[in-house]
Amino acid sequence: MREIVIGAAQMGPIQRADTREEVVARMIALLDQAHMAGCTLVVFPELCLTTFFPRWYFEDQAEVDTWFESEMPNAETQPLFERACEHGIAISIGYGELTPDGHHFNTQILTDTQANIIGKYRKIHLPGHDEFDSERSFQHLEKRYFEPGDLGFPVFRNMDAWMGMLICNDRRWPEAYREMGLQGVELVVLGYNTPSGNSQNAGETAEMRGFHSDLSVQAGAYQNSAWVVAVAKAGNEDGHPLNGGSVIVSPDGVIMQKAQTDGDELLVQACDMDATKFGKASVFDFKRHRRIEHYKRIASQTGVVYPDGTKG
Ligand code: ING
Repeated sequence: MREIVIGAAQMGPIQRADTREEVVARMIALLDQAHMAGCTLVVFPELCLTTFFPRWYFEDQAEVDTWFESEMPNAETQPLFERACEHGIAISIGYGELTPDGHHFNTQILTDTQANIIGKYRKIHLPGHDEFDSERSFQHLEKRYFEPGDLGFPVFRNMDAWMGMLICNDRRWPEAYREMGLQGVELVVLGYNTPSGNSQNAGETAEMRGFHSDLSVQAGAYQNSAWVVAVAKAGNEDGHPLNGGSVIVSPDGVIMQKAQTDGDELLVQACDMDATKFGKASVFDFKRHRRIEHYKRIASQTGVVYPDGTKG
């Protein structure tokens, strides 16, 4: 048995005026709580150091860059890394990454239990739009502020297990999980910031968004026989509600833990990485069952092409 006690550290709202120091203090409190509960790995949300700034329209790149980190750890986050090392807890955190050569990514990192960064993922599926859209009830400018990730879907060896990361919208795309499933991933950790409403469809309810989030994460877990930990930044940020509903899902696709609030809330689950083995050796024994000679469109075609040749 290769058990890892995993904490899903859901965070409540971060207001535009909140400082990184205030946020890191909340994260350290969750980390201390996780330590008391026996966790050795804690997952934090997407963009967990700041408010979900892609909801705001900025023209001045210097102002955009204030939402990014140019190094990790840095002065503001060093106390978090130090506390994680003291506790012997591996962490995964999401943040806006500004690289030394000026690239902007929506990034998630993973450390070992001594706070050494052993893995990085840059969000590939960027939702939303890149110009101000007056038709929307609120903006979602991820395509404006971030470049698509350039690292693929890597899988890392950590704590005697194969671990990968996704970020938010990635969890809706089965290709993302399968790219890691084909590397033998046993644990996928992901953070998300999901607006409770649809800026283009007032009829879409928060409940439906929660259903779609669970559906996506449960499917990804089951279809790749992997644990999936999906952690929200939740609650009302400057009048803009974000869905909570963080979950820890088993390799059978069963929700083992689910957040009950829209605030800072820790879920804890003992996750046996060996529980992934049976699915990988039976129903999802890829080498025995997959027929890649029939899968050509998935990796060679971006959008819809109808059988009569017209494009969707
Ligand atoms: N947020 C949302 C997400 O994928 C979204 C955007 C919501 C897209 C619902 C489609 C449907 O959860 C981020 N940050 O990707």
